[in-house]
Amino acid sequence: MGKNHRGLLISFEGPEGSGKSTQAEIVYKWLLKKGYETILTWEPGGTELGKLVRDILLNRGLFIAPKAEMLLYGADRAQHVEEVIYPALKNGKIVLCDRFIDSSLAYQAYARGLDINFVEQINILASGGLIPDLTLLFDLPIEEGFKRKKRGDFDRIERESLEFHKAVREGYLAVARNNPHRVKLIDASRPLESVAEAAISAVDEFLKGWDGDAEAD
Ligand code: Z5A
Repeated sequence: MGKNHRGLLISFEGPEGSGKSTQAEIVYKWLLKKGYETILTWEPGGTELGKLVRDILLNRGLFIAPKAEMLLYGADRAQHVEEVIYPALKNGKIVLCDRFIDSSLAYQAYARGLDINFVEQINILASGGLIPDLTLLFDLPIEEGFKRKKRGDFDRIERESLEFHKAVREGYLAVARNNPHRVKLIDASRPLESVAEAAISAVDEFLKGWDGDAEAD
C-alpha cells in the first residue's frame, strides 16, 4: 500500500485529555472551509467492525493479555485502513485520523512493555505499511490531561496507573525524537485557542509543500 496514493494522511496523537480530538475537529472544519476534500476518522472504532472491537478493548471488566490487546488494535486498524483510510487517500482526499500507529507504539510498546519490534510488525501488517505524512503530537503533563476529563467512569485503559500513562507520554516523546520530519510536537497545556493556532499553522505549513507537489504532477 505504502505511498501508492494521491491523498494525505494526518494523524492526531497524544496522551489522555491532551485535546487531540477537539483539535482534529477544529482542523477538519478549517480544511473544509479552505476547500480541501477531507474526512475525519478515528481509532479504535472508525468502522462497524471497529466499534465492536473498541467495545472489547475498552471494557473494564475484561482481562486482555498484552499481545491480544495489540492484535485487537491491529484488527481495528486493518479494517479501518482497508475500508476507510486507503479508499479516501486513493481518491486524493486528506484523511485526519484521531490516533493511528503511534498510539500502539506509545501504549502497547512503551507503556505496556511489549517488544517494540512486535508492535512495529503488527503496525506494518495492519496498515499495509501506511505511515502518516504528518503527525501532530499534543503533549502535556499527564496530571493536567486527567484534570480535563469530566467523565468519572474511566475505561479499561484510562484506569491504568499514573506510571503507565507517564510511560505513554515518554513513549510519544521518543517517537517524536525518532521521527523529527514527520512528527510535529505541540504544547497542549496552553488554552484551547493557542493550541488550535499551532495545529492549524503546522498543517498550513505542511500543505504549502503538498500543494506544490500536486501542481508539479
Ligand atoms: N489506544 C491504544 O492503546 N493503542 C492504540 O493503538 C490505539 C488506541 C489506537 C481510545 O480511547 C483508547 O485506546 C486510548 C488509547 C488506546 N486510551 N484510553 N482510554 P478514546 O478514543 O475513547 O479516547 P482518547 O483517544 O484517549 O481521547 P481522550 O484522551 O479522552 O481525549 P482527547 O482526544 O485527548 O481530548 P478531547 O476529547 O479533545 O478533550 C478532553 C477534554 O479537555 C474536553 O472536555 C475538552 O473540551 C477539554 N480540552 C481540550 N483542549 C483543552 C485545552 N487546551 N484546555 C483546556 N481544556 C481542553
